[in-house]
Amino acid sequence: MAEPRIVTCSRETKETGITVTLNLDGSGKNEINSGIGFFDHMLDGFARHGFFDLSLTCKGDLHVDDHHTIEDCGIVLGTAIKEAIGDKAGITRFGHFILPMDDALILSAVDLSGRPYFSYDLQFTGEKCGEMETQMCREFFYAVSYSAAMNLHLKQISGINDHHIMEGAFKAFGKALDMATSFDARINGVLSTKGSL
Ligand SMILES: [Mn+2]
Repeated sequence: MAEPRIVTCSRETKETGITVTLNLDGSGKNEINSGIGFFDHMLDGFARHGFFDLSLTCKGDLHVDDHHTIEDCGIVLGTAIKEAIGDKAGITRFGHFILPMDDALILSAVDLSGRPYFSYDLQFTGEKCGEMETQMCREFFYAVSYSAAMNLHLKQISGINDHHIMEGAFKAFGKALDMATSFDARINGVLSTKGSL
C-alpha cells in the first residue's frame, strides 16, 4: 500500500482552539479531549470502528455552552478528512453501513463526491446525553459533511435510547467512511465518469 494518509489540521478562533491529527490508514487508536466527555465517547466510537487513528484536542468556550466546541470540531475533522483523502485516486469513494446498537439501527451512506450534501433523520427524545446537547449531533455531522465536501446521509431505522442512537450514528459513519476511503486494486485513477472528483 502507499504511504499512510496522515494529516494535522488546526483552527483557532475566539470561541475555540482545535488541533486534529487523522490517519485514515490507522488501527483505531485515539486520544480525544474535547472537554465534553460524551462527545469524546462518540469520537472514540467513530475512530475505533473506522480504524482511523485520531487525536483531537479542543479548548472551547464551554462556559457559554457546547455549541461552538462541537460544531468547530466537526469543521476541523471534516477538513482533515478532505485533506487526507487528497486526489481520491484508487479509493472506493462510496461507503455505507447499517449499524445495530441494541434498540438502535442506524444507516450511514457517504459519497466522497466533492459536492457537499447532508441528509439527517435521527430523532432524540431527551435534550442531552451527558454534557452534550442532542441537537448538536446534527450540527456536528453537517459541519463534517460540508468541510469534507462529502455527501452524507444518516438515517435512524429504529431506536429508543438516545445514547444508543447517537453512538450508533457515529459508529455507522466511521464504518461507512472506512469503506469509502479504502483502496480497491481494480480502480485506476479516480472513480468517476468525469475523471475527477
Ligand atoms: Mn456508549
